[in-house]
Amino acid sequence: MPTTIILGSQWGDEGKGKLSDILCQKAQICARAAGGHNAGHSVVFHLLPSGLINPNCENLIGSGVVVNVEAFFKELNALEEKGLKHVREKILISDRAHVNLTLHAAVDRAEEAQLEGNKKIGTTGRGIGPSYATKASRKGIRVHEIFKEAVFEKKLRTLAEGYKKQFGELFEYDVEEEIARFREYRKLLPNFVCDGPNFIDQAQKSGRDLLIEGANALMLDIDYGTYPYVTSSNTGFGGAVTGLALDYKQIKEVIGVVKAYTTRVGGGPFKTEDLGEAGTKLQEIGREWGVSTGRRRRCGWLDLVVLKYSQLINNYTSWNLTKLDILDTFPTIKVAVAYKDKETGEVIEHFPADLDYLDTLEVVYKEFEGWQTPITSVKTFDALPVQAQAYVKFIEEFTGIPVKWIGTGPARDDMIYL
Ligand code: 2SA
Ligand code: GDP
Ligand code: MG
Repeated sequence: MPTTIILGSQWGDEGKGKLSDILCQKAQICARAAGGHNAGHSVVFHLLPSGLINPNCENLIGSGVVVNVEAFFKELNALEEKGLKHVREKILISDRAHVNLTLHAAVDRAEEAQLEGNKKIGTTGRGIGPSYATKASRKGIRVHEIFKEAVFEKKLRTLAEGYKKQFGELFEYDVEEEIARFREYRKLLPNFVCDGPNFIDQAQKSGRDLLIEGANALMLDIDYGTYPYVTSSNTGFGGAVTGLALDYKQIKEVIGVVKAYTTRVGGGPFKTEDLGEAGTKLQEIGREWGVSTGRRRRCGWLDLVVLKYSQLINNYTSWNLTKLDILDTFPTIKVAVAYKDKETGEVIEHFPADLDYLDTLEVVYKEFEGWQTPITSVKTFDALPVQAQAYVKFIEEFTGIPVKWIGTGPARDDMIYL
């Protein structure tokens, strides 16, 4: 290592959890930098870092995360039920992280209810946007404030009154119930809270192997994603650095995780979405359902305009191409290589900011011959069918970044390392 960052390069669910699972086996510290319990890496991990499965790994929920305390204990309990011991001694939360409350989920629902039809964001309903909104408007509650009972309760009541005025009946929330719950959490939490930036500073100074686990993905980034159809944190490289106060000089690898096709949950543009047979087939073979909410994911072809843009923002050092096996049965595989302005005929190779303009563009596809044979048992690049090799090489050439890992099946072993 010493510091390795794993980031989603598309709209999430690229399979970051599997790479985290592999890399955290040798990590000494695993940390989450941004997002909240909206991430979904597996049945258990939504908020907690994956490093908890390695008994020797310490874990941190960083300052840039919005922490839902109920989810925190629920996930710890689920890990213990799976037989993992000592997880409670291996997890810390930064004192500077903001608290994600039931209040925020109620605001999330009210805000979505006010949006019409295709203007809905399709959030996970977990109050992630409202948590970052209260943080930015300087009314948020940070983890260290949980322990100042009077301050906590006053701030919470003020927030609740404000939202009640704003949303009226749409805001369904019981402030007393939340206050009562936090009276219990206040007793349970102290051992889990640490000075976040100091923890990371000590870890990096002592040269420990640090794995940063990205949540969500670049195209959902608040600044660089398809705004407003985004989550509310910086999901890219920048968010990892600020969310943990990293010493950037220690960063050795930034791995972009890219699915061999594309999926998206929720609203927003998706140029290569396939609403026909191919999309349905990708959805079914790829088992594309949301891990946190069970929602069906929209599916379509790989979009290299998106990938190149993602690379421009995050500067990955390598790719982990995942779920290549899902393409095993396709006779033809399409890949977007550019967009085209229908009126002027101009070829657009960059990803535009204006979603109305994006909507008018046509997609330019390149077609690849499929390999039509199962690849899950293949363990080396050279043993892959030549058509699959050509597909991987094209991605490398187009983006200028080497593919270092190739996912060929759901199991931990189903991975080719180059
Ligand atoms: P939010 O709840 O405010 O973060 O939602 C805003 C947008 O971000 C998208 N988003 C996600 N997209 C893919 N996967 C996510 N995590 C879960 C998973 C999702 C699930 O791993 O499957 O279970 O549904 C995730 N989290 C947020 C969201 O769809 C909105 O478009
Ligand atoms: P994340 O949010 O990026 O961690 O991704 P998710 O966990 O939400 O979705 C990825 C899903 O794909 C998980 O169920 C993984 O087990 C599965 N998966 C990951 N890599 C591969 C792969 O190479 N092949 C197959 N078939 N499944 C994979
Ligand atoms: Mg996921």
